Amino acid sequence: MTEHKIPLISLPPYKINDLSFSTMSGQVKDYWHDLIGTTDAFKQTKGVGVVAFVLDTAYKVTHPDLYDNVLHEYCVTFTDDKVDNNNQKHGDHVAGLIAGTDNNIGIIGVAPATKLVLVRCLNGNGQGYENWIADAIKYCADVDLGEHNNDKRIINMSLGMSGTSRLIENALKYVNSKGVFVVCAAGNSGYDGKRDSVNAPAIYDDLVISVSSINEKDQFSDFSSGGVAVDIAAYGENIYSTYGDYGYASLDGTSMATPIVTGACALILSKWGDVINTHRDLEIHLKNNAKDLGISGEDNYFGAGALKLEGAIKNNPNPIEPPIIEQPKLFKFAFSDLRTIKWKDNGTNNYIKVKEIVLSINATEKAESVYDNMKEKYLEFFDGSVAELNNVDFHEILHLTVDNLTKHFSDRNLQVDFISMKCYDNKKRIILF
Ligand SMILES: [Ca+2]
Ligand SMILES: [Ca+2]
Repeated sequence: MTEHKIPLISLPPYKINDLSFSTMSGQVKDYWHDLIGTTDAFKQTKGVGVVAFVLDTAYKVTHPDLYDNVLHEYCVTFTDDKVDNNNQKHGDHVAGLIAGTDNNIGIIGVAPATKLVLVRCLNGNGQGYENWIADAIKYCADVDLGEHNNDKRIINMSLGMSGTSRLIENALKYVNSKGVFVVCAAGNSGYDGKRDSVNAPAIYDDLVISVSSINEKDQFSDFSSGGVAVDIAAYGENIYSTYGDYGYASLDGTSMATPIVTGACALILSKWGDVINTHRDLEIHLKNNAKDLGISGEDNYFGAGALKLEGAIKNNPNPIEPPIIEQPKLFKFAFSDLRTIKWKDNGTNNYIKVKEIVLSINATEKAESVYDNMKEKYLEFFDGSVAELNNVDFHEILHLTVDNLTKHFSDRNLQVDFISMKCYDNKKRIILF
């Protein structure tokens, strides 16, 4: 190991509220799950196909609420105290927030199907040197993860330093170039609205997602750092997670808000990894789907606002623009034709609400016979929602009115900007077009 052991990196000072979770029976979802929207997100993904690296105090973990989600063989330490004991339990807490196991006990993480690699780069005093951190960062891009080698990778760093570090900045550039994402705590130095207090590495704005802390009322936490580098805010007060070999504790800090964002990014990458390739792609998508807080637009307290999963999981970050047909009254197609249309207002170029969709279907005899043999028939909209098609007569004009569609989209806003026609069989294979 190289010997340029300056400057020192530390855990942001954090507050331990309670070492017991004694009233708990079974698995408890902490309050922030509802506020960021994990219940609906879990119907789409729990984070499979993603590996989260926790650069913190822990590397050997036995906690029953973490054990199954840890890729133990890749967990390493870069500190000089090569001890097994985890006398700082900070890393366990962070890991549990990202991917605490969905079982019958304790807590559940934001992305309970994401795998964890624990990388110890802070020692028993919660401190590390810049070369430990930089080496740990590069390890996350370089390590061969075996059967998980092609999974998306994301790094959580709930740590900070008062100065800057070229070594760490270069390590971040390196992992960015390898497609590894990074989320960092803004720090717990407080913010007066004037003097920027975001710590490194969170200040490396073009390389990492930087997280400030809010409470359950969406108010900025007294302890949270703020500044131009803040990208997003997440819950960082009274946050329960795994602590030590088998315990639980409630902690305060941007250290806790940060892994909640990392877990959310793991869900996003699990769902949309094919179209999110760069740090910038992920940052824009997180921000586009956040809930604005404080003054309108991005600000130094909340960044783009409070972390929200609903839009981030539902909305395609990179929708392919379909061809445009201007104000169609009647849309005719054959099965070999254009399969996606959208309506735009001629004058304003805004999308207009579609009251009625009128389709005139001219099918080939072969298509008609395939269609007749399908067990389930769907019309798929651009956003992925589907309506069933029943009793379509290929020789008739098919009228789908808003009322008709409402039956299938009872809780949806029926502004239909896009419609794409695909027919699926009962195994969801596309058999027409
Ligand atoms: Ca659990
Ligand atoms: Ca704002």
